[in-house]
Amino acid sequence: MAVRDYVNTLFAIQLSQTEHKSDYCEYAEARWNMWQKNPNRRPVSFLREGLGGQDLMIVAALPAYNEEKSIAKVIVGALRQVDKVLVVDDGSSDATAEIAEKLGAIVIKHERNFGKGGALRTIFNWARTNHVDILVTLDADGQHLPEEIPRVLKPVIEGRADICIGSRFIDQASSEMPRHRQWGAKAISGIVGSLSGLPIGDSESGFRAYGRKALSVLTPVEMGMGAESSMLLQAGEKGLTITEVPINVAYKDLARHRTRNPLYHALDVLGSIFKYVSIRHPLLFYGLPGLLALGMGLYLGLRALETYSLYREFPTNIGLIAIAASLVGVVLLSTAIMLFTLVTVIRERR
Ligand SMILES: Nc1nc2c(ncn2[C@@H]2O[C@H](COP(=O)(O)OP(=O)(O)OP(=O)(O)O)[C@@H](O)[C@H]2O)c(=O)[nH]1
Ligand SMILES: [Mg+2]
Repeated sequence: MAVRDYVNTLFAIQLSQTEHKSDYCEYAEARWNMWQKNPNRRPVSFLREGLGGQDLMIVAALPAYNEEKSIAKVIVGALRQVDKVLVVDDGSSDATAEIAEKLGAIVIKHERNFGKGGALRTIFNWARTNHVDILVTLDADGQHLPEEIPRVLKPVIEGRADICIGSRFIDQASSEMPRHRQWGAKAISGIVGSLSGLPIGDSESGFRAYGRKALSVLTPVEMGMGAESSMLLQAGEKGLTITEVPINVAYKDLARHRTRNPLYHALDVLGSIFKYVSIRHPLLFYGLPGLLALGMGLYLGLRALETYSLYREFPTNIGLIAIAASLVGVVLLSTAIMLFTLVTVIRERR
């Protein structure tokens, strides 16, 4: 069922509980037609008229980098499901933006390549300024199936979650994802799940729906491929609710397949996670190892002095290790204190 039908059904149920019962189908259809004729007017206004009900402006957004071979099919498929499709062309050197424009998508072009996270940031800013109610993001390389958009949107439309992730790891019977990628993504998801305290099985999936609350409190800060994970860490911090639904992901027979090194991809994501958590908990991340290093340095220094006083011979190796460990300890401790102070000041100013 396309999203518009789904929303209309919800709307119909709502309406059937009111005195306008017999009019609901007609009204839903009329409302949809009015919206199509007046695309600049938010659909919410049509529904609110006289009903006090809720209508939703749903937008699908695609971060895209050199996806001319695959993007057309994704846009056409997504336009069947949602109100508008937004494409953020991240400095592509091919015809990605041109194709998207011709197909009726809203296109924002970055002058240069900022990375997937940079595109997500533009998408979130656009969604906020344009009063989007629900945003669904999906990859432009054809790996996600637009016909599964309603499935990903459903929990958010029904208000059961602030974010719904299309997970590649529930019901994996038809998964085409290579084994080594599955292991990597599952390991990262385990880390993100335990750090955020949220029930996350696939933190790397770009196929997600974000409700109004998520759109207003989340800001993609990471520029690279770690943006999705770090947004889930933010979601945990802000107390958002998350759910997952199974999706299919295509790897075979894609128009193009990226040759991005999976190890580089994983390191990019892990680096973002580390950065995010270390800034939030500087005393734990820098202070604790700093204390340990300083303690080790002092201990070895004392042992070296003891040896010298007993045998009148200084153990140069131990002495050097003691100095190095103490220096590392001092640097880490100062970093911890500086970051802690900065983070506290920034939090207080918010
Ligand atoms: N805006 C932007 N999008 C990007 C960039 N790199 C990748 N993307 C988009 O992000 C989506 C996913 O990128 P992929 O490289 O396929 O990453 P992936 O799906 O996690 O990894 P694979 O398993 O190798 O397919 C696609 O829609 C890409 O066009 C980038 O530098 N900027
Ligand atoms: Mg991909």
